[in-house]
Amino acid sequence: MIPITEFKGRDVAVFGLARTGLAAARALTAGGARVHAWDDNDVSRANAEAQGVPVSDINSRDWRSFAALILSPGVPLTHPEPHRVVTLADAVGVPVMGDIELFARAVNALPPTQRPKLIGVTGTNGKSTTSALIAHILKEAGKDVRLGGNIGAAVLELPALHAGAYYVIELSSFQLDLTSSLRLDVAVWLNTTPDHIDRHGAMAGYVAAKKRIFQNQGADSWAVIGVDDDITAAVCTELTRAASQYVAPISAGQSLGRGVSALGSKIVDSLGGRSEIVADISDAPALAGRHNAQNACAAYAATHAMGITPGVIAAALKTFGGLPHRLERAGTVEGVRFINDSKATNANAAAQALAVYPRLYWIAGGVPKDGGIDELASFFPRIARAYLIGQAAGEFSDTLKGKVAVTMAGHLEAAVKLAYSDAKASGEPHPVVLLSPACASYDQFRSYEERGDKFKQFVAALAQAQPPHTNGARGSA
Ligand code: UMA
Repeated sequence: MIPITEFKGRDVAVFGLARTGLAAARALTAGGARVHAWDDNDVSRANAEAQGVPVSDINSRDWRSFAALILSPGVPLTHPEPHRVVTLADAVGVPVMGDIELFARAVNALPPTQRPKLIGVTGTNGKSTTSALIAHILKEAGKDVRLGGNIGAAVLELPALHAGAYYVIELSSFQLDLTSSLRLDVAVWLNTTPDHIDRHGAMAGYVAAKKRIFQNQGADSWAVIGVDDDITAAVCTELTRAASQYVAPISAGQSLGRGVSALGSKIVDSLGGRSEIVADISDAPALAGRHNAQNACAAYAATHAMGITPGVIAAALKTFGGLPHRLERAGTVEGVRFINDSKATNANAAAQALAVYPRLYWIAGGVPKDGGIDELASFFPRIARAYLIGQAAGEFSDTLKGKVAVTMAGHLEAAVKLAYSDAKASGEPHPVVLLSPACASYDQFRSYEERGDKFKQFVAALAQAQPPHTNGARGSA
């Protein structure tokens, strides 16, 4: 845990008592603050108390007594409208901030010699994989690495700050919106497509939140930024003109005069002006697909900026194991390969997976995002059949009508069984059943993790149900 001493002896409101709020409450208490923790949900409040975080209703307090409101990232800050507690805090000038801000201020308070290295990663898609990949490379290089933020542990749950440590922090737009003091040694912004518009009001709000990843960077720090979409490419141009920090443009596909690019499976470093092939990811098992080529370029640029040599990075790319729920191999049953891509909660993320397989049996659906799956039209010819689940089934079926054969499966378990049966009967050599829902999971599951775990369970059950002579599942990774 990282104790937060800034508010020692003062009253602090903590709102939202899940991963972020509980960690913040503990860190503030450890640093000597008087914490007043609350959540709209009685189950969350009971859980907090069970975990030793006392709750007290902050709605009825005199808000002038609070030194700060620590808000969880999932609580509305501005849209669709500010949460009641934000309005209460604003009314009396109580600063509203997130856990990343507490972390940033604690780091900034350290003398320069004690300051750990901070690497932050954002982007619409790929930020978890890239954060994990950067952490993996740094570990392989022998560094003392902590990985957290929007991935895994809340940032204040990570081990205490000390010089020599490398904190790799995945940053969502929600977290960046609640942060003003973060100063990253390396800030990575991978890509931008519309997402979370409900929370930011409009695309401009989403982009403005993401841009905050570069705030406060000094002349000795690095901005690593994708140039494969118009929005991030424009920000890259802005940063290059402003010349406030070093800028490393990255691209999957474009040869860059100066930057890091993936050309085929080759990673090419032209940051020094001269192009050099520094790695080949053709035999990196967890980095298949163009989107992972972009992630690899970003991880190369970020870790090279931290002084890791190309040889060490190239070797580490090959040993990266990938993340659960992201193009994760869930097993092979009777020659049918199952791929768990439950983390694809929007169409753009699903596109990355659909691009990997030339032919597939596709399980999709859940809570749809704006635009549904319209943008996936170029992949429809690859889809042997779609198995639709959840709220989006009707809408997706309309989009696919006349283009892709559809089965209204309703639920994930039925979808797995039906897709398996069709894939096996197809006689294709190694058919692929892909769960890449292009939807949030909340209509049928608690989270995308639960959805992916259930998928793996259903695949394992299929394997067990095979007659003994067939050998069931193999190759689960
Ligand atoms: N709550 C209220 N009132 C509200 C809204 C929420 O009381 O109006 C309470 C809920 O009852 C609940 C708590 O707030 O008890 C939930 O807070 P939260 O949604 O911020 O959840 P955490 O568990 O703190 O998780 C957050 C991130 N979640 C979101 O941003 C939605 C986690 O990212 C992150 O891992 C965690 O902090 C630790 O840093 C997850 C995520 O889905 C992976 N992120 C989004 C994404 O990647 O697309 C942004």
